[in-house]
Amino acid sequence: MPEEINTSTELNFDGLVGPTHHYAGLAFGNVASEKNKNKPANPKQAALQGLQKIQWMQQQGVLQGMLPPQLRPNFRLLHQLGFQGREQAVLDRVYKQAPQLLSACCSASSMWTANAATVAPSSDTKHHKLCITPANLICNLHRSLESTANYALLSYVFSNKDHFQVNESLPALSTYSDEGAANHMRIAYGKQQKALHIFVYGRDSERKSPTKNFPARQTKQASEAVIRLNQLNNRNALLLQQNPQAIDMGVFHNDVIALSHDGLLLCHELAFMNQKDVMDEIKERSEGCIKIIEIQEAELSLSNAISSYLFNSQIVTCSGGVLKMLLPLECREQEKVHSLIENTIKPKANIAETQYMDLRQSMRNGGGPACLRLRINMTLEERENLNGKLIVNEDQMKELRRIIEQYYPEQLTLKQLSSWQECQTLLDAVCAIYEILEIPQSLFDGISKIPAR
Ligand code: SUG
Repeated sequence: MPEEINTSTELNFDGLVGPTHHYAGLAFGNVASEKNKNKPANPKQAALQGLQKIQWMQQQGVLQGMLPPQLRPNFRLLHQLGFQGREQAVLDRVYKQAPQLLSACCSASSMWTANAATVAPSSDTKHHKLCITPANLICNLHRSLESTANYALLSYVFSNKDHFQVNESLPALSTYSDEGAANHMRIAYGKQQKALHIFVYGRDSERKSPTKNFPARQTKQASEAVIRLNQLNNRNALLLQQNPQAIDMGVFHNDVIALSHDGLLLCHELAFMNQKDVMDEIKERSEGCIKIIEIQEAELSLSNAISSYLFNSQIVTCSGGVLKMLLPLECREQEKVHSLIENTIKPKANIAETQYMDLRQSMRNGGGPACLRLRINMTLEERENLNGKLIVNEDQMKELRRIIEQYYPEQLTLKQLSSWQECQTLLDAVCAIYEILEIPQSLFDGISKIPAR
C-alpha cells in the first residue's frame, strides 16, 4: 500500500562515529567515561559497530538516517584558549601543556546524536511544522563544541521553511544547560495517536543543586524554553524532575533510566522525583492509554541498570508491526538483567524478539544504542523536502564501509592526534563521508577553523 503523504513515520538518525574516537574521561558524572579514561580505542571498530546497528535496523524494514561526524581537531577552541600559530606547533604545545584540551578538541562525541537536538514533529506543533532545537551541551567543554556545527547541519538539511523550523540553541549559560532529546520522550498514544511530550530536567537553576556527587546537566529553565521554541502546548508537554539519587549514581541523562516507544513507557522506579504522583499524572493525561512498565529496585538495582544500560535500548516497530528490542550485549552478560528482559519485559511489552548487539566501543564512553540516535518523526512529504542524502541506502552504506576500512585507525592514542599529518588523513575521511551524504563541507567553514588543505 502506498504510504500516505501526511502519515508520519519515526526515523532514527544515528551519529556515525568519527575517526578520532578515543577515551579521555571527559564526562564527569558518566561513570563509564571515567572508568575507561586513557584505555586504547579502536575507531574503525567503533564505526563498524555503528554501521552494523544501522544495517540491522534497515533489515527490519525501517528507514534509517545518519548524521556525519564533525571536523576535528577543533582549532577554533585551541585558538580561543591561547594556542596560536601553525597547526603542528599548536598541536605540539597543547599535547605537552594541556593534553585534556587536545582530547576535548578531538572528541568524536557528536556520535551520540540523542544529545544533538530536541525534536517536535509537525503533527504536534502549533503551526504544524517540524521543529528542531539543537542542544547547547554546555555542561562539558568537548560536547559544547558540537552545537554550532549541529545548527549549521540541521539548518541546511531542514532548510525548507514551509515544513521546518530550526531554532538556534539556547544561550550558552548554566541557567539554560540543554542536553537535547536524551532528556525528552514523545509518547504517542490511543487511536488518534495523540502525543505527550515528557521533558526531564535534573535541576532548577533558581534553586540549590539537588545532587551531591555529580552535576545535574539539564535545567528546568532549558526544558521550558525548548517547549516554547518547539511550539508545543502546555497541554501536550509535561515537565518532570529526574531523581537526584539516580544522577548521583551515574544516570547523567534520562535515557539511561527510562525509555519510551509508541504508547509504552518503560522506566526504573527511581527514575523521577515523586514517582508515584508522576505515574498517576501520566495515566491521567493519557486517559490510561499509555502503558507503563515500572521496574522495581528489587528486580534491578540502579547500579545494574547503569552497568547494563537496559533502559538505553531501542524498541523498534518492524515492517508488519512486529516489535523488536535492540539491546547492548552487556544486558545479555548480566544474568539477572537478561532474565528480567526475557521473562518480564518481553512478554509485558509484547516484544517478539530481542537482539543483543556489541556496541562496546561507544558503551565504554557511556553511549548505548539509544544515545547513538536522534528520533525524528516525518511525513513522506517532509522527507521529500530534505536537503542532502542522510536517509542512507545500501550503496551509501557500502561506500561508508569502504571509507572506514580505508582511513579509520584500529588504534588511536593522543600522541597520534598530536600529529597534524595524521589528523589530515582523518579529516580526509570525514570529508569523504560528507560527499557520500551530500552535505557541503562549506557549511562548516570557520566552525572548527580547519585550514584549507
Ligand atoms: O555526554 N560521553 C557522552 C555520552 C553521551 C551518551 N548519550 C546519551 N545518554 N544520550 C556524555 O557523557 C565521554 C567522552 C570521553 O570521555 O572521551 C562522553 O562525552
